[in-house]
Amino acid sequence: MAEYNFQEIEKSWQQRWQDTKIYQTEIDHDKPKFYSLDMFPYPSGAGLHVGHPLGYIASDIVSRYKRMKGYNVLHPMGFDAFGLPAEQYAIQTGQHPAVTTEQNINRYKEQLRNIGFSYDWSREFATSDPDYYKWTQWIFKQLFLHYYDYEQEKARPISELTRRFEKDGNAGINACCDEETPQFSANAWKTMDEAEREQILLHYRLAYLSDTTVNWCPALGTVLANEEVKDGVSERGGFPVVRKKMRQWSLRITAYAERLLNDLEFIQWPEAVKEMQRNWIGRSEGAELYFETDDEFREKIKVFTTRIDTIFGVTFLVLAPEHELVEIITTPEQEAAVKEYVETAKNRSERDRMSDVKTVSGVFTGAYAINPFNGERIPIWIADYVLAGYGTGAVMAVPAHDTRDWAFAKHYNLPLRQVVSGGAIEKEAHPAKEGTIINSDFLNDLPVAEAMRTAVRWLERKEIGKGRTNYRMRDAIFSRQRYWGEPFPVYYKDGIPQLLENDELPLRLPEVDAYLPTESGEPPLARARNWKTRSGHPLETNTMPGWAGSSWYFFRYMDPKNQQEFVSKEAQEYWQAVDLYIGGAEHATGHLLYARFWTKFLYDINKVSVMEPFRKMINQGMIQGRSSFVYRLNNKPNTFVSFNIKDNYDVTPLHVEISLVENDVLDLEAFRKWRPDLANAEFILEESGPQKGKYICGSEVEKMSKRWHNVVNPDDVVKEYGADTLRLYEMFLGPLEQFKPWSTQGIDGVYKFLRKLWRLFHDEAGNFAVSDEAATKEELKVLHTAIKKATEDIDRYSFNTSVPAFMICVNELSALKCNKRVVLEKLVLIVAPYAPHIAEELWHLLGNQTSVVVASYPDFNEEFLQEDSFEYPISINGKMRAKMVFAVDTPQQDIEREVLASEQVQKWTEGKAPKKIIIVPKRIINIVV
Ligand code: ANZ
Repeated sequence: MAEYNFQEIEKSWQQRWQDTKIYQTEIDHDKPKFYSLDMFPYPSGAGLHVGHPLGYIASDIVSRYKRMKGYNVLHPMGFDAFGLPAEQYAIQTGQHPAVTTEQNINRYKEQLRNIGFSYDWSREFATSDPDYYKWTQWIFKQLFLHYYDYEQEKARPISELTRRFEKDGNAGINACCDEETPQFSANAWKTMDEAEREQILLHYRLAYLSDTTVNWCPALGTVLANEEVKDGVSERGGFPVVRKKMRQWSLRITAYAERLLNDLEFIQWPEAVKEMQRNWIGRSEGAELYFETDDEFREKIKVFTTRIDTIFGVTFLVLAPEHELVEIITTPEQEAAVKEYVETAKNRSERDRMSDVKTVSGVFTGAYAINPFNGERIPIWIADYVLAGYGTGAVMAVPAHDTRDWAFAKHYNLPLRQVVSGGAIEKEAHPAKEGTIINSDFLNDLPVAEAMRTAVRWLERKEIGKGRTNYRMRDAIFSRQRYWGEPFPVYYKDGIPQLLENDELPLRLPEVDAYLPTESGEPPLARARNWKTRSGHPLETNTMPGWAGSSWYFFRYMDPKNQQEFVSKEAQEYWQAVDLYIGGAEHATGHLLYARFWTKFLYDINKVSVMEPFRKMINQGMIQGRSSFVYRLNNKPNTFVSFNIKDNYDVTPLHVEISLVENDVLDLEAFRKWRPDLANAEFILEESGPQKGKYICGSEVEKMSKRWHNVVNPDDVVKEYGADTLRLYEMFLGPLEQFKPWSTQGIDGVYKFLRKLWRLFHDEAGNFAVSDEAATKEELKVLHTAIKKATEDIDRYSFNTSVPAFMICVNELSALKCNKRVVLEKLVLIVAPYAPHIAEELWHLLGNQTSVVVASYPDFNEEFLQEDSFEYPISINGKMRAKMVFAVDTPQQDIEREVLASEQVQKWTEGKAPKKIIIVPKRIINIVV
């Protein structure tokens, strides 16, 4: 084979690797393990674009490198296959989502195979496989069967809790439970019937049913998680979302808030993601206390505050519009206004309510409360800046010290009052520094922290409040009113939820006649005839959310075929946790938080031995697309104006499919054929300049998306340049974490590099020709410089910098006409993780019988990197005047003699004997005359 024929090479090696199962991994206690994982993809109908493989290429390079370094590498791939798009497509076409999902998966696998990834495909699964979701259902059961014990700081079986109830009731139990859990004695527990007991237990179970206010999206017919709602509309589709109370399954992730927060310290993740999780968890320390209403009912309003030291500055209370006391305390005069306000506030999402500081609004309830610290009577308002689900849904407003209270007070002309503590007005008081300054009685003169502690002690003594730590994070709503998700392993007996037995799992998705809610608004599963247990009890009709299956998949890869357990003890103890996880940062407060939560739970119940799933994580940046635009005349929509003259017309830009454009020049014929409505398109072309007579498109860098017609398919790149070029090129584009636009400008250079590499091994006539001669010092230096760079780069995940190092190495070896086996063999090995196909081919041409995949990565030898000579700059009276080369082992006197005798130095010293000459070895020579 004369020329570098990537098509042939890549196809044949991909086949060989597959046939020999070279990437198949087994437990091997003689080797250290390395678990390298990509966030598995959702197999969408659009297939992969060139942005998707970016992270996969990086993790593949590391996996290949680690294998060559003697690690037993687990590098699997699978599919996050439940989800909305397949279901939407099913609704439109009647096609079963399982069918589309399978088609899409096959397409993805084909595309991935073309790029030469070293995945162990024998471990592949999709979260929608019944064999897989059987275990998702099993984990759900475990969550239902456990509660969280704050004393032991771990999940414990519900049976333990009921034993304690029987003995002592729940007064002494320090467990994570709902706010509204009633207190009861052992006797009371014993007299409860099953339904009453279950109602109590639901307040404790880690998976529980409750009436919660949810984000309901009528257009999608489902509930959405907070992170699936952006600016009041659904993230997918952009449909309006309203707040609604529904009976839903939730997971008590809040029980794990403290551990999720603290353990961030032990994982090597990008600081930005950790910070997002910290903010999402939102721990704040403060106090809760009761204010009583100033009427004959003495209703107690519980508020949560982080600044109890400002209690003397409170000038009003504010309740969330949804607060249960609103209806009760509102006076008849204010009833109409309050009702109207509650109606409008209801439909604003929490996010909007929190972030929107501009539109201050609220209504006075007509009621008053008493400040327990000073007996003052203060008005009670409602406003939507107070969130129902945070803290207690009620705040004590201190407008002189809190920005939002301040804005509210200014708007409604409520009094401001600054408190004194620490002997002075606090520095962090609201910048406006307005309001009368008042004395804080027994808190006066205390530093802030001390004032808080004193106030809390006072509250506790009076039994009207206590210290409290609050988390912004909520329990995770786990029900979705969808078809294409995991069915719950739950049925109802007299309305009480019951679990299916393990041998009834997987509970498979039923066949339905349409993937839509029923007429009465029940989820699609309610359409299934006989969606009941064998004994005739109705099954749960909700399904689990998309993140259920992705919260534990990394364990399943360790032992994917296990029919007895979700993972065996042996597999799990060997593989432990993911050593390197690569994927998008957009999952910071979704998948990455839920996966940590499930891992901690599985750890608590002794099913896994790690507390964190992903030790090290890197978030790859997005590869953006370069969109092209044509400019449509507004008054003649059939006519398009070229870029440089468009400003003379009234135009609207229109995205055009980028394959119709080359170097910004539009292919007019192809454009007319692109869409039927463009068949008769007319053009106003460039009138002057080098592009005269052409149609020039505008361009912009934006997200790569079908919608913007700027998608580049990796298959096309592979066809034109080969997978090795694609792999190298994607790395070459820039640091992995960076966002960067796709451009093919440099791809030729990378392709040329591979051809040049190929030619190093071949003579002029194209015959394979390497020599067995020993390498020269120079050749070794070139080689070991590259080995050193490649090794260090991979160890710090800097892939883009290795590519030019390979290029330099090949250029220099070409210049040296080096075709020596001892050099080229090692060069092949360091290129192998990046460009495995060409490396494998050359490796075999060199006569090796085994695969480059399992060859040893070469060590670099620092000795070869030493310079044998040095070019000294020579400074004469402080000015650089000359340069001279000396072998590094030249004695100082010899250097001195030669320097002074040299013509160039003589010219500046004018033959005079120097006053001083200083030689700093391998640095500089200084002469003073
Ligand atoms: C009085 C006060 C004075 C407050 C002051 C702050 C500053 P973080 O840190 O986020 O936990 N708050 C309490 N519950 C709320 C709710 N449901 N919706 C909106 N705001 C609420 O914030 C806690 C503070 O946010 C609490 O402390 C309360 O206002 C307000 F100089 O009480 B603060």
